Amino acid sequence: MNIAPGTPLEDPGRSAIGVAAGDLDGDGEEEIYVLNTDTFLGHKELTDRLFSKSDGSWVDLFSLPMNMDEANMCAGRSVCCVDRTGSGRYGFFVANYGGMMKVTCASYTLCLFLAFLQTCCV
Ligand SMILES: [Ca+2]
Repeated sequence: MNIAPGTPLEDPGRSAIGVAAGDLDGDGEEEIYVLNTDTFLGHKELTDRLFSKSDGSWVDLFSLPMNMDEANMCAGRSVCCVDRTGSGRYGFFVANYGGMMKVTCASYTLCLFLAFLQTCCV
């Protein structure tokens, strides 16, 4: 079911299996993480999306050159927004299948967790 027809969040070329929202950068506006899938496990071809509202328009932060290396390229199963340290700073945690779990932080720096099923994605 497409619930975003005609909006900037519509993404007809990708298949979403999860979504989470949270204020990643503390500006009072929630960012939206869309977990996309194109394979059952391991490396995938299309990235997830991380939408942020900027000047009234949605921007996919993972499509920006400075963040492209941070995009999740592994088959995910779920995503949530979490304050890992209790400091009020949130990140998005992605549970992957066939690769490491990942956290996208406010600095958009990818943090790798020790918990993983297999290593096929970096
Ligand atoms: Ca924000």
